[in-house]
Amino acid sequence: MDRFVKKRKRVTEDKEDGTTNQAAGVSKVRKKEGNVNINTDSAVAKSLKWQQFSSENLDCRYTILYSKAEADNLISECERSLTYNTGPMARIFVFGKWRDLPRKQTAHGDDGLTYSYSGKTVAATPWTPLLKNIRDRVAAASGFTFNFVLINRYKDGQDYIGEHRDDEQDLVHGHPIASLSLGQPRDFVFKHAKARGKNATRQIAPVTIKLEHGCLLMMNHPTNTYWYHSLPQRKALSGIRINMTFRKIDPSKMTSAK
Ligand SMILES: O=C(O)CCC(=O)C(=O)O
Repeated sequence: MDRFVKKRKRVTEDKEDGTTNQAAGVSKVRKKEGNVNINTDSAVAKSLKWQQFSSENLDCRYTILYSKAEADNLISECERSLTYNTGPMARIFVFGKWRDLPRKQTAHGDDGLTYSYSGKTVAATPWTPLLKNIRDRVAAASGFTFNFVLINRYKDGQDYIGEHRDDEQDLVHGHPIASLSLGQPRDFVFKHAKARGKNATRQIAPVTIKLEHGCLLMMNHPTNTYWYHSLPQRKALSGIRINMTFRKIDPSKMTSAK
């Protein structure tokens, strides 16, 4: 993904300019309502209903992890307690220029973990009690552990994230990425790498998932190898949204930007 990639070239390819141009006729592939066989026996996991989203090499599961009341409380706590990057860390190198990120961002994780972002390497801020709590709930729901979270805050529908893949080498290969959303529901769009833009060599329909307040989306391997994802602008929407992507970094593979 762009923020873990130290090469400027990748960031440029990832279209942080908002021209994500969601294709007409986007396919919605909600399938298989009901419980699916997830890798955990926890009470949290057993109480959840998962929806499966599938396409060629795309494997995602979606559930509502927090009730509205819980999610309302969590987003208020996040607004009260989280601080976001400013200065150079709030900028991105795109199309040959440094620009302000079209959202706010911060990252927390285990001691000693670093992440590389747009030519910089930054140490993860320690977990807060609130983030630990959410991390543990995500782990109980998914059956996977995570040592790092990237947090994106979108002040309204003007803010967005451009097309990118979360496939950087710092991540444990094959480990899922767990994406928790709070606040304004937004469309999350997957596009197959071979079916993007003018140079597309395949016709594979995009997959759009509406990410609701309190939902958890599991992006399972090999989704991020083959599919780009984005959160396109939706200018009519006025609500704040916070997204947390829980990841597993392999300390032995951490990259260091120059
Ligand atoms: O805000 C979102 O739902 C997407 C965030 C994202 O794509 C990322 O952190 O890689």
